[in-house]
Amino acid sequence: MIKVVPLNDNILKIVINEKESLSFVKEIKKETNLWDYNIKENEIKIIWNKEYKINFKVFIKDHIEIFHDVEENDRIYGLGEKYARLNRRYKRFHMWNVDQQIHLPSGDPTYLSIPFYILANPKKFLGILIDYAGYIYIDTGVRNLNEVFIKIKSDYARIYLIAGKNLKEILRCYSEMTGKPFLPPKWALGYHQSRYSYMNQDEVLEIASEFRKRKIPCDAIYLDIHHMNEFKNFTWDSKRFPNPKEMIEKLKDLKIKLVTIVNAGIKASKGYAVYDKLKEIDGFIKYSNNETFLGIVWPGICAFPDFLNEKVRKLWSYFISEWLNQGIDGIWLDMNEPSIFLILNKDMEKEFEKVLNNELSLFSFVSKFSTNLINKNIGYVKIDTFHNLNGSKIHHDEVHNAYPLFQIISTYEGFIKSNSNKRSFILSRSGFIGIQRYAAVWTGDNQADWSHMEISAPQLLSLGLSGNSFVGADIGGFSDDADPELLIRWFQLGAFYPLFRNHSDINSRRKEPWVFGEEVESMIKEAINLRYKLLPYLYKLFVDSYREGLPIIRPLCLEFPFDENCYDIDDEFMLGDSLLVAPILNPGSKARAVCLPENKWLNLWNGKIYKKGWNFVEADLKTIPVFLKENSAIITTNVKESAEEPWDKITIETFLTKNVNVKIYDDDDGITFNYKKGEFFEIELNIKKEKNKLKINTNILNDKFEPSFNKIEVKILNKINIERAFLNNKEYDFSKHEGFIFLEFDLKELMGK
Ligand code: MIG
Repeated sequence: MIKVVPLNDNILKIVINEKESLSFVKEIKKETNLWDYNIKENEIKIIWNKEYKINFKVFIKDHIEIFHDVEENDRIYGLGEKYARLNRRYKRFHMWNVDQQIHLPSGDPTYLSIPFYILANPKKFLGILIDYAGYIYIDTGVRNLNEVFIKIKSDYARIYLIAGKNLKEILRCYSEMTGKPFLPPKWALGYHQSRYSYMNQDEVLEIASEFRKRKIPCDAIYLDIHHMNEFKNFTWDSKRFPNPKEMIEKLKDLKIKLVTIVNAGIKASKGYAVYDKLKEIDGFIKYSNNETFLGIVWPGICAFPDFLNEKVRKLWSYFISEWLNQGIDGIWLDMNEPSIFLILNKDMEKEFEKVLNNELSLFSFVSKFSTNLINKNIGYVKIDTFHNLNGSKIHHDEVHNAYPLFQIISTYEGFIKSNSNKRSFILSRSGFIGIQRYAAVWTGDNQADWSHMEISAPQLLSLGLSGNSFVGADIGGFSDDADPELLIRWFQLGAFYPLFRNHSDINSRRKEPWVFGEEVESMIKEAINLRYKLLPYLYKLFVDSYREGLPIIRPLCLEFPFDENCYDIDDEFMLGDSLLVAPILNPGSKARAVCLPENKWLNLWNGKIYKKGWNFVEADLKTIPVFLKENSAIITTNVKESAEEPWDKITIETFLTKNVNVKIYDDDDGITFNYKKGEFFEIELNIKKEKNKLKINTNILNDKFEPSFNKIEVKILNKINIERAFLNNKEYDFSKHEGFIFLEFDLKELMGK
């Protein structure tokens, strides 16, 4: 019943009760002799490369129970967006997608489930991936301190062990098995403005022009549920949005993209084409007696598309493509756990009419039937609902967590249908293993509270350690009211989130950058400007992520896996491998302690140099502490109003004591898939300081695309003494200005054009 199969040098599979079933993992098989294992009854002993040892005990009941040992100094990382600190040890987690608004450790399960974690200490890096989309319980050391206990609600299980020499190797393998992150369009790296809801067309255009008037960069505006007619997907409320076409054109003129929300629930009403067409192909989730499962969400009584069904995915992708064809740029998938307020029963229908007629608040309605509330998420309490997977019935219990994955795949196909050479932008609340191939994730309904801002860092870092690199949290907090200081500090932190989006709840005070007056606005603008300045560096990180599966923001342990001092740090993080960000996370704070790993670090604001270890760093309200690693660089450009605009000039800003290697990447306007055909530009620079000489060597790695920038400037941020400079071994002019050394060259000239 228990089988162990080494797949390659990094991966070994444990199969418990082999069964044909849905799998979310691509197996890569290659000869290997690195794994030693031994099975005796229900015990499995595994050794990798004669170094790492791990022992499993397996109990097969009506469900599966697994125990494995954990070493004293092991940390446990990963598990997606869970509301816990980076090190997930000594906790209990439930893998079951739900609509979870408590963004504190007591709020588990969460919207998204990724049953993957990594055991790490400086001498061992071992990932564990459970390939199952139903309910899983993981106890990381409550029941027994030095043991992980896993309960899988199923009679079979497939578990993959991933061993590597460091954390990056594990992530590379994980992404080979589950898919590399997609490369988003360039605009998606810019600033996104959202609100539940911008209530009408005029308001949307007003917000857009407000950004331009105030010269605050912005790339996207979101429409929440009020753009729809009766909250029906793919419809417009004709009073609020009488002329979407005109609105979209005006937004395009302002270089602002439009992202609209799409909910999972489909209003069950005859005459609504989306419902009728899905019904026609028998495309909804059903009870075992073949009746359609109905629940109450915004539109009232809803049915839920069965995305496991290929026909449904095809139809849905058609709805999406038709919707996009109006000129809409991005799709925001909400409530896709899937989530509902209540499961429908007859008593409720009349009362719910009152809600729809504004005679009763939704809150009072839901409270009234709250005994039913526990059923909030389909299947959280067992209900016999089924999906149609290639013609055979599959119970919702077995696939719940993968529901959003299938929805996302189908939504992505809609983008391709609409324009096969245009990159997609999908933002999803729920998710599972593999969604990184198609979608960005945000962490759902957080609150305007310092604790929620603080937990967002470990949440996003852990998403990154679970394969999802394009991630963000609502800046300013979704619900409740932010005060000016919180909003400023959150913008400063959020400028480093891979997804840089401000969003707020209908009942909260507004949270756009200017809502607290000029002084606050200018500090927020500064944070947004910093983001736009860093775009060429950031874009390269997205490319690396797409190529190698690495996250954009990284816990220190990922960059410094052999420095145990930084293993538990999650209130600081790296942006790529060069920048260390240490946000201010407390009201009134004008300084903080910053733990710096090996190397020296240069404070980007004042040029001061810090050593390894704990440092006291000042940061007034205008400043977020950011450090550049010794012998590394960032790539910056001039701030533009949108992220799609060409980088007219590139500056490599470096902290140089010996040797820096840096790569610059550019492709088209960041819109098409031409990069997949090799149409991109990539140049590598080696910048060396040898005594008093500065030596720069360039190497064009790919020139099948002509970049928009022609000038490359190298700027040395630390004080060094340079007397002569050389570009590709020829003496070259350089200048000194305000203590910095500059060397600028012309790309075309360099390439002999
Ligand atoms: O029941 O569409 O997380 O971002 O603004 C709430 C309204 C539904 C939850 C999402 C939030 C969105 C809100 N939605």
